[in-house]
Amino acid sequence: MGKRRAAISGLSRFLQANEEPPAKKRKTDESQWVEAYDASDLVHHYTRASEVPEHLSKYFAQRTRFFSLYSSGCLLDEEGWYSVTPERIADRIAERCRCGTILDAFCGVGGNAIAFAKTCERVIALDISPTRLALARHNAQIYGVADRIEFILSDYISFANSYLSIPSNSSPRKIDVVFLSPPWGGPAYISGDTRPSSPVKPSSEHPTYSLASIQPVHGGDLFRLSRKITNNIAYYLPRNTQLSEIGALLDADEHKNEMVEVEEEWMGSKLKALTCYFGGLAEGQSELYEQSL
Ligand code: MGP
Repeated sequence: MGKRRAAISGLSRFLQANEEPPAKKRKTDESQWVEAYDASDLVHHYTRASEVPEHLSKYFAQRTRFFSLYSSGCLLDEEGWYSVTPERIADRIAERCRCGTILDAFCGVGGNAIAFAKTCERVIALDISPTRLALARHNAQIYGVADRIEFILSDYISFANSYLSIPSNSSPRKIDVVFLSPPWGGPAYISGDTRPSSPVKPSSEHPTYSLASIQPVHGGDLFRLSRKITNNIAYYLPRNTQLSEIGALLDADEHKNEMVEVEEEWMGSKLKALTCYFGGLAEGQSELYEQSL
């Protein structure tokens, strides 16, 4: 018989709780390992290049960049291999997002959530996949931070709509920062528009990526929904995203003086991604941090 996995909290439980659970002391001691959070039976932990399917081999080669503690048993599923944020980039983003409560809207296998647990009082990590959520918690446990993260099985759109529907007089738990690292449409993002319905374009050396290819909804809609929760958004986007589209997220009439800061995430000589900081997260705009929209 398989082992029983400890329950992952659901959306309604989160929404009902007005009080934030007290931040617990970080446990790094190996004796704190919770057997029920061990997800080793869900995916294979590759140790040799010869075991890895060919299409994942370039990601396996970067395993310790993704998780410096990979050899302690970190686990990734297929989507995790190609979309996890490399640890040094995740740590950098987490430093910039330092706050009370952060919502990691698409936590995947946990690379960012683990980093946020080092800089934020409380991390709410959502994912629509029960497997990926279990892998995220397993990985967080390896880093000794699982108890600082609230893992919630939910799709972000439902979560956000439910959160926003709570009447303000019943004081929903305050979320200071929303981090968006949504699916970009798979590894093909680099060849430009990944929407199945989009016409085939002639190949060019630098095809641009459109926010329309973001899943599960247009990247612009995802941003606007998130801004109803907080001003302070960090948005992790493909390196080939059109900058004009990022700028256009801040509608000129509504956000007259607001700026977006776009940070290039380089590893060595390779540009990996862009992180776009909005609201009080952008340099020189701290007055927007607490301002309601
Ligand atoms: P990449 O370009 O697929 O990898 O992703 P790499 O190794 O730079 O490829 P190369 O062939 O150009 O050398 C670069 C980074 O983007 C990854 O490490 C992830 O952090 C991020 N990333 C990639 N994808 C496909 C996604 C995605 O769908 N969603 C999110 N949030 N991040 C992604």
